Amino acid sequence: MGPPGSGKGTQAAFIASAFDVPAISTGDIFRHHISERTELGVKVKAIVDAGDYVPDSLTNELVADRLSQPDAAKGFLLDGYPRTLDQVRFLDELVAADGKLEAVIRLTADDEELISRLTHRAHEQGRADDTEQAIRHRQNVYNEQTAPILEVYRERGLLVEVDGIGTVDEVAARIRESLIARGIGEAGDTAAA
Ligand code: B4P
Repeated sequence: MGPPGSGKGTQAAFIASAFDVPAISTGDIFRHHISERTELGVKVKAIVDAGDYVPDSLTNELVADRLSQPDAAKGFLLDGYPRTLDQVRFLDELVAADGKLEAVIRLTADDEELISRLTHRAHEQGRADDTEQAIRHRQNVYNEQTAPILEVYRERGLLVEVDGIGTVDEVAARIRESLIARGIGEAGDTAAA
């Protein structure tokens, strides 16, 4: 978890490879549907471009479907999900059947650093939701709807807070150390990720 630009997608790739689990990014899944112009993509394009959240019912269904695929049976990393209280409740029901969440990683970074990263990405990738107006809107949506759910996971003792400022490798090393300190093993270790 973390505000837009905190490095979720970037770090998800590292964690998934180190712990040998699939990284499941709801944002990537939506962008894929949008670029392929699927029925779902057409439905969510305007929402995602504006920086609003896709309705919980659509997002939850998509995650349930993805987690039911065989590669997620041994473990998974969710990137950008859950983002609302409704999604937290839905995920609780989904994982209660065969295990539990082991950790919730929160990446922190200040607003100006985030805007600078995302405007830089806008130049490189031209994402429709990386305009300054959409970025500020996404930050507000995050603060209103997602920041409160951090408390839920803090109370459960699952929250791992990691400083997201620094090079990509420095942040990746911090995450790795924090997870190992919690007994979550890397691929090849005896403990399961
Ligand atoms: P996401 O794809 O999750 O978009 P994001 O918050 O911008 O994170 P992202 O992973 O792309 O960026 P990152 O921080 O890694 O969501 C997009 C949209 O999809 C949402 O606005 C919403 O509409 C919809 N959506 C997704 N999930 C949803 C849900 N659960 N419910 C409802 N709607 C949902 O990186 C940003 C940039 O920073 C990159 O360019 C990267 O290269 C750079 N960067 C990363 N780490 C850096 C570092 N250490 N130093 C310098 N730059 C760095």
